[in-house]
Amino acid sequence: MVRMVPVSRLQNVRNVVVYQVEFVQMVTESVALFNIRGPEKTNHQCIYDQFIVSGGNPVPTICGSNADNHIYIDAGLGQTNPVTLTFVTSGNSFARSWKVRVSQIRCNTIYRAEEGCLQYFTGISGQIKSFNYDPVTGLQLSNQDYSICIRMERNFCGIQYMTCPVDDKGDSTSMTQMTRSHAFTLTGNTQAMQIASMTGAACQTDWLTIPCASNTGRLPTTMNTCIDRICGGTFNAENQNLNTSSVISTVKPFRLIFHTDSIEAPNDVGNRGFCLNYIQQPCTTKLR
Ligand SMILES: [Ca+2]
Repeated sequence: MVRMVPVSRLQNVRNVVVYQVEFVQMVTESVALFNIRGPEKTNHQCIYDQFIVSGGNPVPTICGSNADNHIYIDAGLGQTNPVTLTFVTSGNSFARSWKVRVSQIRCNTIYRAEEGCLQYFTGISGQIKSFNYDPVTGLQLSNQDYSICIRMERNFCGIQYMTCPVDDKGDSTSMTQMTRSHAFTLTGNTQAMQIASMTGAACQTDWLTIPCASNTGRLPTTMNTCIDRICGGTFNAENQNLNTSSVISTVKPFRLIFHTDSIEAPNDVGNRGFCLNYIQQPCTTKLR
């Protein structure tokens, strides 16, 4: 079944260049309102249900559970560029729910996403999750290739990333406490055991790009060089490390790139994607 929602410009609103599309989770109910069937379990491709955006800048197809996540769509400069949001569902054996809030953002606002950013975060701290991330049941989506941007707040010169707490939501009452973190599992067979970090050219299939990233908070075990890609099963800017680390980047603007290819099995199994908390670092601090 295909449900298409054309997104129209509001009458009498000029200079709209970006649509913000939020996948809303209702506060008063514990119902996740972007819950469509997830990817197939071998190569993590969205072959059953799909959420497709057409007409704007290229947006990767997503599926699965994405409550409280969002995307930005570049609407272009013309007055008539149609943007269509499409939910494709396949089969009737899955309880689906979704609720999508679309906001139109004028060109000249400070909360307008920078060009080319599929995701955009403001504020000195926040949480970034890959699509369909869930530490227990999620699967990293294949065929992703997009930029995540964080607005540089005034007087902040760097940004530090760390994985979300082991129980994911920082909820001490959570019943899903786990012995190891799935908050950063991008490549390798991470289903049965923890896989070490991989960096730079070792990341050839799926990776998160953090420009000139290095560990922070403790002395490096190797030369304090910086790297641009992290993958594997542990979040660390040093290659082949089994300890999760906080990672800092001072490259401006603050941007991440998430790339996945179309293949998982047999080498990559059980990867959940990533959940990172970020904190911007003030210019007054010695950052490295
Ligand atoms: Ca892959």
